[in-house]
Amino acid sequence: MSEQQAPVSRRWWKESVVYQIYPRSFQDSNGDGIGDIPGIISRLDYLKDLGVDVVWLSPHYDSPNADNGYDIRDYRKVMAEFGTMADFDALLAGLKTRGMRLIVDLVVNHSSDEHVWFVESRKSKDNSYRDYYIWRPGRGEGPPNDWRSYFSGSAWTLDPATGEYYLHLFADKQPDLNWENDKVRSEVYDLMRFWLDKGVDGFRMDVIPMISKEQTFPDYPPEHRERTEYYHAVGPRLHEFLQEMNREVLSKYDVMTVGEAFGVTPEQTIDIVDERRGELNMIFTFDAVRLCSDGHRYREWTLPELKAIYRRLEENVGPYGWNTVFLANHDNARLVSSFGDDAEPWRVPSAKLLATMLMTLHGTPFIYQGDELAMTNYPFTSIEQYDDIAVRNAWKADVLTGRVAAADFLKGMARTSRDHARTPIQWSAEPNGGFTTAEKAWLAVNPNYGEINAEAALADPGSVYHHYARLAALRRSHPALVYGDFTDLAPHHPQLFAYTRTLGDETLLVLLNFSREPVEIELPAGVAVGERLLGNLATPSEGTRLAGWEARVHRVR
Ligand code: ISL
Ligand code: CA
Repeated sequence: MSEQQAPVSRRWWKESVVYQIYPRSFQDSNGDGIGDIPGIISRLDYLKDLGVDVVWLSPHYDSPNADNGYDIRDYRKVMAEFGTMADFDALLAGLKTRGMRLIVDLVVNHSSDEHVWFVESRKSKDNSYRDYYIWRPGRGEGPPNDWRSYFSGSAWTLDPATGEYYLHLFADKQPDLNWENDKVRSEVYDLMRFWLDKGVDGFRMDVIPMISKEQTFPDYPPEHRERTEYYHAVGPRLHEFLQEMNREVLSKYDVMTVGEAFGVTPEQTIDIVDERRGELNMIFTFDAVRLCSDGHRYREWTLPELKAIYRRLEENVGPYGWNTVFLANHDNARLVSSFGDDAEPWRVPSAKLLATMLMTLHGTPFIYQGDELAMTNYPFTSIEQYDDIAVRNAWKADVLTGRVAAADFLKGMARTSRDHARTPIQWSAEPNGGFTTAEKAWLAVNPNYGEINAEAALADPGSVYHHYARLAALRRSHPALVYGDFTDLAPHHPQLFAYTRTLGDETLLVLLNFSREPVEIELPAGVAVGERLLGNLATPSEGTRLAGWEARVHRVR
């Protein structure tokens, strides 16, 4: 499949396993029901023992929390609920002491409307911060164009002070920064240096492909009216801005960058991650996670579709680029509930199978907090149980207007809502899963914490947690799992994902049965099942047979 001629460069961030922390839901230390930095510090050994190399921290900055920190009020201050700058420094030091690294979230497509820049900007048309944001007069009685917010409604809000509209691709409390303005870009570069000079090891960049806007502000072209992310991503000056950012800031440090590239296609990926171009190291594309959710509705996905996405990513990135591997984050439902089988007794084996896939595909794996425990979707039944602004706004826009029936809306959200991933980590069988000593956590803990929790997982050598740790160790000792070529052996098989990873004279074989039904594999000539390196069942099957949800990694003979 991929006969690569050019030698692929070796980089620490290609060899790393990344773990995402959503601080609000990780561990509360002071009994206010909200996760915080001292809470994270108390769990560093848990992360180290899991095999984590890099922690990605979702936003830890001062914020009014319209979107849980993705609306930043002060880029140089730590969110008071999470702790102090001294706590942040202690976290960084604690990670470094254990040989781990830290990347932070860079949210600079937009800020909070409470950021001093916006407070000034909205005051008058001649304010010196006016052009930090995107202001336009209306068109007739309405907004400047038909652009829509990802959190429902128009992407424009009329501000009475000046009678103009400002652009916000997300909530009205998240005004988009105007990247056309040189001063905005240099402010962003300054704040990046602030965190890099403290010693952070890079950034995950929130919706970064959307920073460059088409300056004529046209209505959506007809082909982009449905999936508007494909319109807003990769604007006219995106590559120029990223190259400037790299030149001015990133190239001066040994750091990693991963862009959240909502709306970027696999074909567009290489232009952002080609190492010869000097933009970003990696991006997250969303074809795989979006397989099972179409807006707020759950979609039945098939394994051949998933395999086709990985092949397409592989074919498009080539020897000068690099991929990420992930199927979950704080914006999607739980990994095992969406891509595995969360009904017992399949939950644990299917979660281990997904772990095996994430850690052996070609790219840097990202583990979302709680997936190492095979945490499941929350049994949401009513609108009051949701916290997420995306859900609450959509309820108002779709259900309260009669466009969508309440029952249909709730049925969709019960499979797709972002809040599934945001319920607190279940540390033990104590009240609230040991997440907090408060009576109530900020978002309800999944009632299954009695069986599914970290304490139980640590005590059980057959747990999903220990399986991840073994996979991390395997990846470390087999460079083929990092740098090796990827070949899909059975692209059209409906239940089996079988592939090899080859580097030099080592070939490893990964066998994954994505179903409850046992399967017998036919391997191509020249590929014979050799020594078993790892499996997910206490009693593994032999040879070319796989039990339901069985996963194994072998050498090839
Ligand atoms: O999760 C989504 C819809 O429910 C996506 O549209 C998501 O908003 C998109 O992937 C961008 O996500 C990022 O930026 C948002 C923030 O809410 C997300 O948490 C963040 O990951 C705005 O900052
Ligand atoms: Ca707290």
